Amino acid sequence: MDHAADAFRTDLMTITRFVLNEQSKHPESRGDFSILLSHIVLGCKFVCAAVNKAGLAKLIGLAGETNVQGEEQKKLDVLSNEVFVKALVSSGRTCILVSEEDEEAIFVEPSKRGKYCVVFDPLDGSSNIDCGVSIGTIFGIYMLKDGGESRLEDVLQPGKNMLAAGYCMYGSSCTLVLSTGSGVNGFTLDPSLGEFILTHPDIKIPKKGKIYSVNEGNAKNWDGPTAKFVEKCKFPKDGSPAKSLRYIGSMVADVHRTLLYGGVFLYPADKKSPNGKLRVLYEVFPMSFLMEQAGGQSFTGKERALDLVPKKIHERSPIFLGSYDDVEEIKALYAAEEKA
Ligand code: FDP
Repeated sequence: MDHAADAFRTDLMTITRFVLNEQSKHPESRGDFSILLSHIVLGCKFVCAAVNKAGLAKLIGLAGETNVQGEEQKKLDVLSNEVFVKALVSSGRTCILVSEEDEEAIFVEPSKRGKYCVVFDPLDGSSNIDCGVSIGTIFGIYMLKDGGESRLEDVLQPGKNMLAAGYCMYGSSCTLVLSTGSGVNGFTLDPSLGEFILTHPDIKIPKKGKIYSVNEGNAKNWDGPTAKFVEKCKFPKDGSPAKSLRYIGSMVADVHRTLLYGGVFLYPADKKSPNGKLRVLYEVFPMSFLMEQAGGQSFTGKERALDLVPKKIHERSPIFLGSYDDVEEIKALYAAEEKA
C-alpha cells in the first residue's frame, strides 16, 4: 500500500458507503440491515470516545467514582452497555438483545421491534481497562427464525446461522472489522472526519502462522491435546522454527493480531473450567465467523465452533481459532486422543 498517496486520498470508502454498496447487490433489500449497522457503528464511535477519555477522567477522579458535582460516574463497561442497548433499540430493527452485561435477554417492546437479534459484548477485555491496553466490542447478528413472535430460541441458533459478525478494537487506533458473510473487511476511524474508512479490504489470514496465543498460566490444568500442541509450538520436531508467544489477554486484540499476522489463539478447556472461559454467543461465534470468512478455522476441541448449538445465552466453550493449517494440527491431536 502506498501510505503517502493514501494520506491524500480524496475518494474515501466509508463504512456507510461500503454497506450501501453491499445493499445495492440485493435489490429486494429495504435497507433495514444497513440501518442496524449504522446504529452499531454509532455505538462503537461513542465507546471509542469514552475509552479515549477514561484515563484522563480518572486523573481528575471521575471513572467509577463521584465527580466534582457529586454525581456518580458510570464504569466504562456499564456505560458501554447502556450505549449499545439504546443504540440498538432505537434503530427500530432489533427484537432480542443478548449482552454480556445483562443476565437476561432483552426483548424489545413491540412499537420499536424489528427482525434482527443482536448478541454482543459491549466492552470485552475489561481487566485491561484500567491500564489502557486495547479492549473492544464484539457483536453477532441473527435474523428472527420464522418472522413471528420473538422467542429465546431465536438467539440460541448455531453460529453458522449468523448473518454478520464483527468487532471494534479500541487500541492505538479504533478499528472495526466486519463480515456480512462474503469476506472480511477492516475500517479505521479517522478522528478528524468521525468516519470509519476502509483500510483493510478483503482480509485473508495466512494459511500457517508463526505465533501462538494462550494464557500459559493455566498449563498445569490443560488436557493432553492442548498440552501437546503448545509443546509442539515451542519444540517443533519437524525442523520448523519454534513459534513466538503473544498474549494480551484481551480477546479482540489477540484475535485481531491473529487475523492479520496468522497463527492461533486458544482458550482451551482445563480441569478447573471444563468449558473454557469464553462465551459462545458473543465471543466464540462472532470471532469464529470472521476467522472462517478470512480463510481460517475455528474448533472447540470436539467440533467446528460454528456448528455448536447453544442451550443457554451465557454458555461457554473452549476455542481454538486461527490459520487453517495450525487449527488442522490441533484437530489432528484431538482426533488422535479420541481414537486412543
Ligand atoms: P476479561 O476477563 O479481561 O474480560 O472473556 C473476557 C476476557 O477478558 C477475554 O477478552 C480474554 O481473551 C480473556 O478473558 C482473558 O482471560 P485470562 O485472564 O484468563 O487469560
